[in-house]
Amino acid sequence: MVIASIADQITRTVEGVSDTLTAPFSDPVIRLGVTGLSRAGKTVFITSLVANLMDRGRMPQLEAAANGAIHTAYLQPQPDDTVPRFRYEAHLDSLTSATPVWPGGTRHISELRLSLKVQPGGLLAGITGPRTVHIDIVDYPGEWLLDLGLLDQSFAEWSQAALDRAKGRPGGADYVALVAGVDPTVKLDEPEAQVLAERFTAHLQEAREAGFSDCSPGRFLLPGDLAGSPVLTFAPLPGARYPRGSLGREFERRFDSYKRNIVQPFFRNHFAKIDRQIVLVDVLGAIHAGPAALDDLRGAMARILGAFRPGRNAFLSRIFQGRRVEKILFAATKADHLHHSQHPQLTAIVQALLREAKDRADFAGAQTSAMSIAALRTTVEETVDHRDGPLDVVRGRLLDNDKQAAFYPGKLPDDPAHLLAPARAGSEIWLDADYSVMNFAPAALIRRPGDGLPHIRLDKAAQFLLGDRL
Ligand SMILES: Nc1nc2c(ncn2[C@@H]2O[C@H](COP(=O)(O)OP(=O)(O)O)[C@@H](O)[C@H]2O)c(=O)[nH]1
Ligand SMILES: [Mg+2]
Repeated sequence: MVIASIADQITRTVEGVSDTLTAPFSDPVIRLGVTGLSRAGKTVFITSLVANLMDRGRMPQLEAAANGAIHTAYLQPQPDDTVPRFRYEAHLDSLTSATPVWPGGTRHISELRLSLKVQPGGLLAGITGPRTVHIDIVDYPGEWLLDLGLLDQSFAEWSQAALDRAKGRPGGADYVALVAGVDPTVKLDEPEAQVLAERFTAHLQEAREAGFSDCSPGRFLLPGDLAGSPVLTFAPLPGARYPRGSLGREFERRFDSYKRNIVQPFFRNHFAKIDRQIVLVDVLGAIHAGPAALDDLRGAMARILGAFRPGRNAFLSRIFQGRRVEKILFAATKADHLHHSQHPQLTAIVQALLREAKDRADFAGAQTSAMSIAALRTTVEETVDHRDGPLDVVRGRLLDNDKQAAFYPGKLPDDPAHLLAPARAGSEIWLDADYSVMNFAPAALIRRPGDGLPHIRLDKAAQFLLGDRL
């Protein structure tokens, strides 16, 4: 532990020195982190952001685009050779083909460098020529941020919490019943270990599909090339003291290995370098899944945002070394499912989620904001006659059957507490309304030259995240 911390400091110091030495000669770089739980909309967001920064016709709220300060935008090789490149071209092709489809799921970290040629405004205008600003966009699963909580826990503490949580969740009772018949002090038997890990993972997967957000350890759901490796072959067990060579002792060791070899390197190598962050949240999906899912989302978001308060955690303070994320945007995605007359209510819900996390501690000076966006707008708005009077709906092409449909998801309350309070109190269903979600397919586009992809408030999000540096 001590050795690790000294090593951290040495690398940091060396990096710090080289940063200052090269800074006056190199172009400014903004590292923009894009995160959110799986299916929150990260891939679509990055694809649309990049497309709309290259063709800026739909970005009036991004000042540097509206006033012409951005001359050009182009992709360049990214600085990190060992991180997969974000597959921008492939994702854009799927969204813009004659019969557009949503991009396939991604389950790992990826990166893309977009470089902008910007003409400085204000006092410097006319004195200096255009300068280059690099935006390194880093896409990583929000599930990995939830793993931060594991660092403070022993195997016994984590096991206890995981078993408690499993009891009320899909598939959880099965795992708890299975583990009740297991004696963790017996000698390790690898096939038995694998069965336990598989059954625990199956429970996490079921819970995730039912709309629960916090299904850590994050790599159990998104294993990538670690699938089947010992570092993922453990599961929560009862008890606290296990003899040498026992199942319990080995799971304890693997849990520690997971923290040391997976969680810590991600924070050190990727997270600690981020300057600006957007956290995408599928609020509508969670409301649709019901009060328990919304309450779990609330808890998960508070924990995710906890990672942006380095002072709170000794490990984080050490790797950040006084650096901090400067801006954090908390965005409800897929706002095109709602008529704009309901966007303020959606924004109020994300604001309430953010405020709650902020109330517990501030973000060490980081500027925060909440908004609702659609990275890719798939619907048009309409008002239809309904038996109770006119109804504001959205119309789009359904993913399941390709048919056009008008859709009304339910009326979100003006006061977010009307959703958050029953969720917290443990209600099982929403009392006053049903909230539905439809899956719309991306609309076929007719793009005018100079226009990026249609969106809702993506320009406002870009202005908050990047505007001051362009
Ligand atoms: N209507 C609509 N759906 C979206 C939008 N962004 C994402 N989605 C939906 O959410 C799914 C997951 O998005 P994706 O970007 O792959 O999520 P990721 O797992 O966070 O990368 C997509 O397949 C779409 O069905 C949006 O702006 N509007
Ligand atoms: Mg993705």
